[in-house]
Amino acid sequence: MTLSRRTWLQSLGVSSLIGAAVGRLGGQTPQSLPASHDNHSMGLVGRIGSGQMSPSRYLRAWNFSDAEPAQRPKYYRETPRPDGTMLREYEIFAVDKEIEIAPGLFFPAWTYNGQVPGPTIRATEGDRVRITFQNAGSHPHTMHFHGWHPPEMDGALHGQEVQPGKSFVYEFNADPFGLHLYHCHTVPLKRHIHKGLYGAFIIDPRGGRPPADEFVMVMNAFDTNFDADNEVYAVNTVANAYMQDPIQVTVGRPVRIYLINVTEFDLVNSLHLHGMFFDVFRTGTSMTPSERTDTLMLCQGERAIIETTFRYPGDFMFHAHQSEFAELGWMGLFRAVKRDS
Ligand SMILES: [Cu+2]
Repeated sequence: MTLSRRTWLQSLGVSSLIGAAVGRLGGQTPQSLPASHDNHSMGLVGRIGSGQMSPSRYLRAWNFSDAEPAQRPKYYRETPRPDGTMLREYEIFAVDKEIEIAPGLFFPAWTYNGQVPGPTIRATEGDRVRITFQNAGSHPHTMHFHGWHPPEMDGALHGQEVQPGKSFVYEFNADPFGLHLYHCHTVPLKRHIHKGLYGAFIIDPRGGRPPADEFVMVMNAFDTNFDADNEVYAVNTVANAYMQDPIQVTVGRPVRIYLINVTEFDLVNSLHLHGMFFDVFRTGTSMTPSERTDTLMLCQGERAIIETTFRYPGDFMFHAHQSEFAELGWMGLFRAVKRDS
């Protein structure tokens, strides 16, 4: 008998993750989700373990800001230069690691620094970025950055694969400002990306952007049975993580989302936000929004910065508007609260 992926997921107890939201809207106290057996009450059962990066921490971490202070200089150092720019140095390594993508469901990932997505790299336009990449994994890998760089720094051309046990230093100027991406560019490309080798690369404009609560969201998915079709969808790897732990925002305070699509095997992915509209800055390369919408579609590798401000307190759902993706894990909540000052 051939199992459909939905049947297969049901056997794992992770199908139709969407329904958990239904009983929780309306400002109820957040609790761990019940293991309900009602026909129309569906959701995650249990929580992922603590042995990996939490999706909540990933949202607001860049340049290893989530590392222990004593550990951070091992992975990230910044040195001011005479012209006012920075030299930013990173230590990135590829390593094979099993990661938990839903409670009890593990995926044999290839990772940058043991996490999926990899660490967010953030510079300001004109900075010098120097990345020492070590391949501690079992396959050849590279780091291919979007943005301006000479071909010898591309990490995609013939002979540029970094073999297991070897290293390479990527160095280039941060240009242009915007929301970019880095990923492995070893063939078969779709497999090396899909296995988890990707991360956000943010370049801020010299004058910065207006103050806002900022979040990095990477739309990704996992082909758990390697049939070139995804079984689990998420933003930031863990299915429905932000249903269990809603993203806290403040009424009246601007929010900025750095949204990236790295989903393989599906041509497009999308984000839809309930109860409000947002401004879109495609690829983040302009300070003027190109559209105002409530649903944004991104092709594989496409990015956009989204800005909005919550008007009302309470829970606001966000999810892929491909309903199938939403039901297989790509759904979360913002929880807006009123605060003084
Ligand atoms: Cu690779």
